[in-house]
Amino acid sequence: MLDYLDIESEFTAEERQFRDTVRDFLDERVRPNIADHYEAGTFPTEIITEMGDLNLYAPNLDGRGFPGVSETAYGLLMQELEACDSGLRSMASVQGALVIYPIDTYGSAEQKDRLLSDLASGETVGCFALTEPDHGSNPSGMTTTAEVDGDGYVLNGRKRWVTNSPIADIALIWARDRSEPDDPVRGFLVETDREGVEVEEIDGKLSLRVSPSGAIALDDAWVPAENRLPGVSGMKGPLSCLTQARFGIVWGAVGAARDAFEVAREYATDREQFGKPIAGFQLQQEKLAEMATQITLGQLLAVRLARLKERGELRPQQVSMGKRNNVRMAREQTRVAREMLGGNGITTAYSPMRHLANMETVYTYEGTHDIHSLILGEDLTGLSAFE
Ligand code: TGC
Ligand code: FAD
Repeated sequence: MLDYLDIESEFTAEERQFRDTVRDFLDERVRPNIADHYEAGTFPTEIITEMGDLNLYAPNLDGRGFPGVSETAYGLLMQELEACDSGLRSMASVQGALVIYPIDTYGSAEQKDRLLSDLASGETVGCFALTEPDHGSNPSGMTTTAEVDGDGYVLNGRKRWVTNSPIADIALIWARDRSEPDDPVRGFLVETDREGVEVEEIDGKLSLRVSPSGAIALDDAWVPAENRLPGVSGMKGPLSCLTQARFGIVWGAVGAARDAFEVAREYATDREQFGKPIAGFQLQQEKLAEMATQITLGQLLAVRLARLKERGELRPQQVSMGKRNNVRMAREQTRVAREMLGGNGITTAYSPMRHLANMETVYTYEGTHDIHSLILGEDLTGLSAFE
C-alpha cells in the first residue's frame, strides 16, 4: 500500500492496530458488497451496530465509555472508511463529530446520560440539520425557528441535505431561538418520530449513493425544554462541530485517493496494450508519479493537523486548508485513476469512478471549496469576503 515516505513510522503500535482492525472489518464485512450498495443507493445498515461494537463513533472522545484514542488514530479510522466509500465515512462523521460531539461538549448531564451510550453503540442513529433549502453556504441566514410553548419549544422550518436523516432516530436541529434577545442559533435534539416532523429521502443522487440524505420538515414540532443543548449559543455551536467533522474529511479524502491509486497501479501493471503493460509507458508512469506525490503530500498535511489537534493548538482555519487541499487533490487524482482504467474505469467493477463521483459531494459539503478559500483568504488578509 502506498506509503512512499514511511509515514507509517509516525504512528504508534496502538494507532496501527486500531487502523488494521478497521481495515480488516471493512475487508470482511463491507468491501465485497459496497459497489452493489452504491448501485442500489442503499446503506449497509446491518453494520451500524457492528461499527459501534468496534468503537468507531467518536472514539477520540474520553470518558463515558469513549476510548479516547489519539486524533491520529481517529484520522486513520476516517481514512480507512473513506478508502472503502465516502458514504461510510459520512455515516461515522455525522454520528461521531456532528451528533455525539455536540451532546458531549454542549449537552446537559441528563442529555448525556440519556443519549450518548446508545449513539456510541449505534443502537440510535443521529443526524445534524444545519442546511436549509435557501441557506447552504450561509447557514447563519437560517429561518427555522424555536418558540417557547408551555414547558418546551415548538419548531418550524425546513432543513435539507441531512445525511443519515432517513434512518435517524434523532436529529440535532439548529434553529433561531425566538425566546432570547437577537434570536441566537441554538441546538435542539428532536426525535424523528415526533408529531410535526417529516423526513423525506432525496432521490436521484449521482454521488454519495451509499449515504442516505434527506429533507426534514418541521411543522409545529414540539420538544420539551430539556431537549435544547444548554452549553452553546450562536453560530459557534454548529461551526465548532463542523471543525471536528472537517478534520475527519482531511484524512478521509486521502483514503479515497489512495484506494483509487492502488487500483490504477495494479490495473496498469496487468493491462497490456501494444505488447506490454501500459504501466511501462512513460505517460502512465507520469500519472502514477503525480498521484503518489499528491497523495503523500495530502497524508503529510493530515498528520500535521492531527499533531496540532493533539497538542490543542489546531485552529479552524488550518482545518479549512486541509479540507480544501485534500478534497481537491482526491477529486483530481481519482479522475486520473479512472482515466487509467480506460473503458473498464467507468463501471462499478472498479472503485475509482465511485470515489470520483463521491468527491463531488465531499467537495461541496462541510463548506464548499470556495467557502474554504474565503475562510483562508480572511485569515491571510484580515479582510472578510463574506460581509
Ligand atoms: P462567523 O461570524 O465567522 O463566526 C461565528 C462564531 O463561530 C466561530 N467560528 C468557529 N468556531 C469553530 N470552528 C469553526 N470552523 C468556526 N467558524 C467560526 C467564530 O469564532 C464566532 O465565534 P464567536 O464566539 O465570536 O461568536 O460565522 P458566519 O456565520 O459569518 O460563518 C461564516 C462561514 C461562511 C465561514 C460559515 O458559515 C461556514 O463555514 N459556511 C459553510 C457552511 C457549511 O460548512 N455547512 C455544512 C453543513 S453540515 C454538512 O455539510 C455535513 S455533511 C456530513 C457528512 O455527510 O459527512
Ligand atoms: P450554495 O451555498 O447555494 O452554493 C452554490 C455555489 O455558490 C457553490 O459553488 C458555492 O461555493 C458558491 N458560493 C456560495 N457562496 C459564495 C461566496 N460567498 N463566494 C463565492 N462563491 C460562493 N448539510 C447539513 O446541515 N447536514 C448534513 O448532514 C449534510 N449532508 C449533506 C450531504 C450531501 C450529499 C450534500 C450534497 C450536502 C449535505 N449538506 C448537509 C449540505 C451541504 O453542507 C451544502 O450543500 C453546502 O454547504 C453548500 O450549500 P448549497 O448546496 O446550498 O450551495
